[in-house]
Amino acid sequence: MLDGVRFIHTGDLHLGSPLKAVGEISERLKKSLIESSYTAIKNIVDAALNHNVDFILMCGDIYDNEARSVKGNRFLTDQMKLLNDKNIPVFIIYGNHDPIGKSIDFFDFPDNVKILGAETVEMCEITAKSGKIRARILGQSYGAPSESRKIHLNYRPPEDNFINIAMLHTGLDPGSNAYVPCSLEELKNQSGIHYWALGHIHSPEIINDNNPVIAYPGIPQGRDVGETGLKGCFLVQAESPDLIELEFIPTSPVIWLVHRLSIDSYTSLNNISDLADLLIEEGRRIIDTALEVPSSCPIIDNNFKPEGYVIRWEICGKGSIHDDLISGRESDVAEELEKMLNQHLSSMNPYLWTESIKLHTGSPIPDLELLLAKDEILKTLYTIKQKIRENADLKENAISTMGNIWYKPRGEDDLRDDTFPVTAEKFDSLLENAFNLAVERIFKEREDY
Ligand SMILES: [Mn+2]
Repeated sequence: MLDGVRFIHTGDLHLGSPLKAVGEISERLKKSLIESSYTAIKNIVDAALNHNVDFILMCGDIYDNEARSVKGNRFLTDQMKLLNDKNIPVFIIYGNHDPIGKSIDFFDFPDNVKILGAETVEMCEITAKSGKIRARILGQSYGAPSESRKIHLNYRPPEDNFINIAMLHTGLDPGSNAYVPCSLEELKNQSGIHYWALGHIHSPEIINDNNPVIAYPGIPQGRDVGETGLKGCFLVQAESPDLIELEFIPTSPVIWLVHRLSIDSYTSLNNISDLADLLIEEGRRIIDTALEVPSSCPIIDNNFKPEGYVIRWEICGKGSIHDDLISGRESDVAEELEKMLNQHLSSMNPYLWTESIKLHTGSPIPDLELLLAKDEILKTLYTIKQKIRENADLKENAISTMGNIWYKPRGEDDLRDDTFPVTAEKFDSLLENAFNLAVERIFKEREDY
């Protein structure tokens, strides 16, 4: 028998989360969307059975609300029974969305489900038939919607050579008092823990790949356009305390996307039909393209095929079609485009449903290189823009001048009222937009004279 253990690490199931509005969808799509969170959990249970895992970890926010969803509770109970039949234990901690509080379950969990309480850190052993310890699991639930204590500092397994796995629901932000304030260094320095099974952040991410492994599996099924891309869980093979490998198992039947398309390089867009053709062709390409794997996660090869995509289009770039047909009629044009795309793509397999189209096109401007060669003012403006773009110090300076507003959130629960999340790509695109706007304005002023 193997010395190590194989397990599935998941979390943030958010059972009972309401369905987000996506327009007038067909019955088939409605069913697919409503069922998607449940299908994702079935996929996790199937994976556990297929890979013959030793146990499953669910790291908080199993339900969307402290008052458990009746449907979600019953569904989870049934899924746990399937695992119980195969003697696969499931360890659960609750998080900020579903603290233990005064909540009671509507249905009885089978005996294989072990819920780790909110009073103190609990420790469980996974043992071989001989009684020998194969691994330990440590964890603590939230008792209330916020947990301001550094509970991870109390995760102290005995000093020996067994594999110790710690379940923790945290934003991994030392400055946050709501979701276990904690730094990466603190987790790395916590003696005797070999795998930090985290929950709370909804994008999959391996934060540290060895000694100890620190990882977020993310939500198994995105719920809105803020949770884009392929979602799943981790299959973890822990051979020994310092030999632990992860693979990403896709589970999300529905994939949310924000797709940006620039009309800059399409010079023959004569009317909205041409634009619709372009988007339909791009939609077909998205359906046919292999799924993008979350960064840093090796993916398991199981021929995963989603049921469909729900997509938000952001159409940008400059062209005469903007002045001739789009400008001033953005919402009307978007509405008809949405209908045309859905007519063509929503019955494909996988389906592609257009949630909305945002038109951010602009007037064409003369060729930039020509302009820069003969216009000193534009040339200066361009030089300044390029300097900020290429010089890390200048960028840093701009960010610090703006202060708190550039704070980067670690999840949707982490949004602050006084901040505006700006990523590196967002910064570059803001800079580019500012430059283009300035060039446009200068041109317009000159035309007016
Ligand atoms: Mn959470």
